[in-house]
Amino acid sequence: MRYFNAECARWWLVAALLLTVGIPLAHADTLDIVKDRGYVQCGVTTGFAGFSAPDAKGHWRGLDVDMCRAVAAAVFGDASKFKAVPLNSQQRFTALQSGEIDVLTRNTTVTEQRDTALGAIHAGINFYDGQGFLVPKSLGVKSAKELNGATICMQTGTSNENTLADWARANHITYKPVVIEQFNEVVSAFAAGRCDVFTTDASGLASIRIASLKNPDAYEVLPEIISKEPLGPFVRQGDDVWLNVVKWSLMAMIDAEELGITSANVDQELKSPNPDVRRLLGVTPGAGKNLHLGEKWAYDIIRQVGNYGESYDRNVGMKSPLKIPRGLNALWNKGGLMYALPVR
Ligand SMILES: N[C@@H](CCC(=O)N[C@@H](CS)C(=O)NCC(=O)O)C(=O)O
Repeated sequence: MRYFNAECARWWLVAALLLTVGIPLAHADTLDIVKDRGYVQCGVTTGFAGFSAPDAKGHWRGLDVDMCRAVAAAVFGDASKFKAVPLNSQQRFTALQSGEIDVLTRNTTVTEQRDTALGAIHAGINFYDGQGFLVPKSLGVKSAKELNGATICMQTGTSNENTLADWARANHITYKPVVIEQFNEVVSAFAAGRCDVFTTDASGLASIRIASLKNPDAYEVLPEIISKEPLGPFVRQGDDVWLNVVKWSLMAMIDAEELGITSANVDQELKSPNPDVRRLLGVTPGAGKNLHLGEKWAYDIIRQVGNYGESYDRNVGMKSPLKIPRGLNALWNKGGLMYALPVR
């Protein structure tokens, strides 16, 4: 029964309840529902700077929010036609499955189990990450290998719980887990010294260090990355039309970066003789119709949200407080893994 873990058990319980009260689990027409409603509902975090968090004016910003805005731009020609639904780690898959949200755009790792048994399916990868450790410098630890006996904070309902357990076993490290459901409470516990270490995705640790802790310089991320955490948007299984809308909205952003199309030059690019550019921007029609969208779907994404590199830089990269290097998230032809599938 090892693979029937708590995350899976919780989902089946909710699924059984929903079936009992007669709420349909499959929404095979999400695009129509979204069009009728007039906005897209995206599941985001409860506030995770750089990825999904409200700014000073209460507007949701971040790399994952841009994924949501891209879908809104593709469907409505207006990136502002979305509603961010804050969800903690535990709530996210039930919110997707019950139809409370149309798409989960929230630092969620693609795993085999989530893509199968949880009734969800990923629509691409918008950030390649890995799990790491954040410690106060005062702990005097320079490597994760020195964490034997440590108290380690993490959040309920994350892949981080199992990954840490596997890694610790393999490395003969014993630790005391402190597992807390609400994000702000894990951060407070860590800041108050109730645990020695915070473990989650390295991107999350960078965000916590810079945005959630009073004195970022008093903390450091240890060098070890103990897992692969490919993060991406998820939709419900059984709705290929909607899966394609989300998948190709992300692809359009990556494709635009590959082709050198930005929010600033997209209008000039409408005159480009390059057939790839012409197809992406809808000058040569076809892609929009195939996706059940208007032919300006990708043009609207690029003009209003920008290409992937613009979104990365402004939210989590060098133009942001987080300053996370592109690393694996650089384009495939610049040493990274971001590779757009061709629009043709
Ligand atoms: N990528 C991992 C971890 C993602 C995750 O939920 N991380 C926590 C960080 S402690 C988070 O984002 N919390 C924000 C929240 O609950 O609002 C997963 O998919 O399970």
